[in-house]
Amino acid sequence: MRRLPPVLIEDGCSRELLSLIRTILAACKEISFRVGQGALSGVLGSTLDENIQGETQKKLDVLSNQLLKDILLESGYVKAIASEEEDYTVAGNPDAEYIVAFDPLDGSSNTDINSLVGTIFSIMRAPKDSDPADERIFMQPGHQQVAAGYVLYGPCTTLALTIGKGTRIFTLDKTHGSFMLTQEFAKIPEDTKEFAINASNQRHWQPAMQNYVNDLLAGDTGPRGKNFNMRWIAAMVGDVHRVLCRGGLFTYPADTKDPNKPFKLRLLYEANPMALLVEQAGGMAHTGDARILDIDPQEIHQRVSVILGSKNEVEACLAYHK
Ligand code: AFP
Repeated sequence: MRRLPPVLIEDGCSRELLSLIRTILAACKEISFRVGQGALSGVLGSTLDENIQGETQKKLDVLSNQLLKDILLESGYVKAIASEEEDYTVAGNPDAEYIVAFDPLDGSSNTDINSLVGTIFSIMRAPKDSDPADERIFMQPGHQQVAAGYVLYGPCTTLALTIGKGTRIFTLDKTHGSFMLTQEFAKIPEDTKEFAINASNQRHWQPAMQNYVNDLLAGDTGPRGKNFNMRWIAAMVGDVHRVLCRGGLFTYPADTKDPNKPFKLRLLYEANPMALLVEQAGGMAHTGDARILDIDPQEIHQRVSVILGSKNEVEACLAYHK
């Protein structure tokens, strides 16, 4: 079984990018340990604080963010970072080549119930001669990402990673701390009978999504002519991992529940990295209006609707949006 560094070097990954990825993974190993300790390490439950998006921060959100932030900034490999848990971008080494956007702990409401959580990251090149303190350096469409990945803290700790040459899956061997290649190239089946959506929002969806899901639920007696199953982990990282492993459609569509917040998922550190991983595994990632990777970001905490997964099923869903 091969370890992560030689695999990436064979793919033509530069020494600097490899060092940056290994730096992120060093923080993730520490997060994996803390998540695994659960109540024993006193990290479950909420803080009294909210992040800039008005969400109550879990203790593990704060801890994971601090670990990633410290290790990245100390490494010298990043020009700047953007995090779901930071109000603004944070400047790093002005001479570094890369910038990193991350969600330190996706699905953090799952921490208290011993369910799936993960870290999602996106690596881009900093524009030449740019100011590390200028957050506009992050305003790049997702197709410019040089690498994207997530680390899923589940029964085992799994890394899904792409540097634009397919999506590979690694498993953390906790006996010696290395990520080992356990799936050479993930391939999302084009067809599926499984979908993931928070159905409690159904009455707030737009008509296109209402109609699409109604037709899925109608099963073999409806226009789709087959039965669908539904799964919902409440952590995008877990739902996308299932899609990478066995296909499916995952969506968090626009809704009218809160007129000030029509979308849930964040473009820079959720939708973009997941879209690259999914496309590199042969799937599709769309908002309903546009390919996610073609969106020009307007601000770092921008949110978008997301429809991703098995190609033919995403296309079937998009047909309702035309
Ligand atoms: P956090 O990153 O704040 O933990 O949120 C997780 C998430 O954005 C995404 O991973 C889930 O798909 C989604 O929230 C679930 O949210 P709801 O339970 O509100 O539908």
